[in-house]
Amino acid sequence: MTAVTDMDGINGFAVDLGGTKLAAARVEHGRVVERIQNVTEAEAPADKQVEAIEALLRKIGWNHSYPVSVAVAGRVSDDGTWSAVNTGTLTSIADIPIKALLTHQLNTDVYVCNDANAAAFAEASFGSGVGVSHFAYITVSTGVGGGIVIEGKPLTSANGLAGHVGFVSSRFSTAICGSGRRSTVESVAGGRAISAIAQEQGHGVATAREVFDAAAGGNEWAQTIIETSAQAIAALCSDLTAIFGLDMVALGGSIGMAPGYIASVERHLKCEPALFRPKIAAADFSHDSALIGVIALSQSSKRTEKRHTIRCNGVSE
Ligand code: ADP
Ligand code: BMX
Repeated sequence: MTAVTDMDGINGFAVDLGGTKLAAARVEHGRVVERIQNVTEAEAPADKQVEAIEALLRKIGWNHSYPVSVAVAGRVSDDGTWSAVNTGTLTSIADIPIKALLTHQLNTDVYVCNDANAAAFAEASFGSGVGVSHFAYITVSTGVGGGIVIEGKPLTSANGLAGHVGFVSSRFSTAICGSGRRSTVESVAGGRAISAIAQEQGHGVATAREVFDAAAGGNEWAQTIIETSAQAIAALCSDLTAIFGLDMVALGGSIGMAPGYIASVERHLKCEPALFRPKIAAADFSHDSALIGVIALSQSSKRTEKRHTIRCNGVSE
């Protein structure tokens, strides 16, 4: 995997399947020029997810003569298998051969990777992280996901788990997480957690968005839940800084980018010693980071493959 420097070359069709929303876009020169969005059918099996992806792509003029780059919530291993890490978010996604299924259904070249890893790569290469040597992106959305990019190189692992920062322990949680771990960041800070905590406390809300609306309306219970989410994310930023020597963390996702949220994270970060306080930024590409990043990663991986083939054939680069 190599760094991409030229945004001009980022062209094509991309899909971003999160725990709440499914988006498809046409990207030209690194910019989303057409975008369409639907709700994610979180309990649907893989064949239905593939159908939903194809239906959205066709609505924006895709046909099988174009390759497709797909970013999904969940881990994608090197062999193209897709599994939810939080099994409460995408309930039917375990060991799905997603690359093979999509390639067969769409009859074209398909690249698949994790949504937050893709967003991290876009932000590091062309957005908030340009010029930053040790960079992380965290999405606070349905869950809490992430990606680490060191000197332009994304941190990856064969099992697709690298960058799943939402599953580290948090002293702010006592809950059991859908990953099977206890007391994770995601189980106190993500959208599903925020709505679950509000419901447990007996407040009549269904979504995290409604908790934000209640907080904006002056409800203290809602403000406390959001404040605790931001506090857990601030601690996560410091923990990641201790491990990776981060200079900056960019925040994305509908919760990460909600009004006042970054300011709250920064406020809690002030309680940490200066050494553990990375700069905090908002994702430059907002809701489009994963869509842009997955095309960039797909192109990088093709270049790496090509170089490998040339080397294996004994021809010098
Ligand atoms: P996904 O997880 O599919 O990538 P989002 O980034 O939109 O999607 O995150 C979805 C979560 O964000 C849900 O929990 C939803 O209730 C919450 N949310 C959506 N819009 C807002 C908003 N304007 N303010 C705060 N929370 C929001
Ligand atoms: C969870 C995990 C990650 C994902 C992150 C953000 C699942 C289904 N999801 O930590 O793979 O990157 O959420 O995803 O295991 P989103 O749905 O919040 O955008």
